[in-house]
Amino acid sequence: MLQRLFAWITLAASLAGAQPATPDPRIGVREGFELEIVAQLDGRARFMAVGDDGTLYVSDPDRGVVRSLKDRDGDGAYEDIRTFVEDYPRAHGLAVHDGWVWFTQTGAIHRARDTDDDGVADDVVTVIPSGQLPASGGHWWRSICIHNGLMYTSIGDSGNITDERDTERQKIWTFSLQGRGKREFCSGIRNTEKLVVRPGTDEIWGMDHGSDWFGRTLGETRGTQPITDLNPPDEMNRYERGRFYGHPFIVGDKLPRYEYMDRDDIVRLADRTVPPMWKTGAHWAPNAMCFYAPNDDAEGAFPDAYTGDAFVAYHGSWNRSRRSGYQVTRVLFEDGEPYGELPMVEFLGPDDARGQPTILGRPVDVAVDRDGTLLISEDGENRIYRLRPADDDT
Ligand SMILES: [Ca+2]
Ligand SMILES: [Ca+2]
Ligand SMILES: [Ca+2]
Repeated sequence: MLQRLFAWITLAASLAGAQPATPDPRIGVREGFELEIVAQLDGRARFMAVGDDGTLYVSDPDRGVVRSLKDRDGDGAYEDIRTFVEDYPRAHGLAVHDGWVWFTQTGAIHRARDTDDDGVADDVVTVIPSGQLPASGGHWWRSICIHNGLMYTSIGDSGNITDERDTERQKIWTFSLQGRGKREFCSGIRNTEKLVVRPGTDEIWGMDHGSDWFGRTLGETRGTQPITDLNPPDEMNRYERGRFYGHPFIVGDKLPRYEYMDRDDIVRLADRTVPPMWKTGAHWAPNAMCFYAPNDDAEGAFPDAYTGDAFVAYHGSWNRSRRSGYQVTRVLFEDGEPYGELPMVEFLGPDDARGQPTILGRPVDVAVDRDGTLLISEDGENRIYRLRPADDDT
């Protein structure tokens, strides 16, 4: 405990001097890359968006704020951290569009901007007032994605496998940028926390969390659950208007949940389900993905082969007998479709006294910075990490 406190003080002191700090050496980093800590937040580090001027915005739903982080001296570490907006409980999803920072609460969407570069918003407009999106129940976070004059937001299951077809839940909705014209985009979604556009296309992509306790009705229990451990997969989906993505009845590649297998229409539901474009580990909890499309002259850009691929941030499992999935990966794409996945940063360390891998971080979001490096938010220690190609000289 004392050692941990001491490490934190050392880290805080080094960040006060605006130098990128060295992460725990037990964190696994892909060969050819280096990882730095570039911000330590006093509050939760959830979703991120990079502003046109390089300001990084980070949401903290617990305190109801969005913070602005500026790297004034250009060394990659953020020494100027301000409260951009406050008093917005459960502020979560972020998007930068048209000079504004758009942000969600559970039941509302707003946009804000800072016109005098002090890191504090001086203009806030409510786009969707409270009451137009469901505000109660579980999975309270709302994503936001803006593309071609439409605003997209996803609303997950209120629990694990609730039948909510006749409600606003388990769907992605679109609105005009004025917050009007509410329209269902697609359905059968359990918990997609971030939506992104594949660069150069109009395709909307996102990660969906597969359901928990698969097999519990068969006698599976926490701690000894060979079925639940490996089922169902978490999903990378390409969301298209009017289509159905399976939840809560169907998981993975058109496989019914045991609880719904006696429905008369279960085969029809499976037939209608759009299967994932890519399946990942069960219960890895993919909170976010981003596509990699750096500017041509980006100094910190990854090798060319990374362009067009995606990065995924996994928060890590709780519904498995052994911890798994606390990592950031690269999903490889060819002709617009995923075909493989490689680890980039692994936040599980050696086993602890209980025989479980030590948690060294809980990735939440990934975002490409203006220089082509990859920012990773993490809400275990509430840090922002930066992943960059290793310097050949060192
Ligand atoms: Ca700096
Ligand atoms: Ca201001
Ligand atoms: Ca699905």
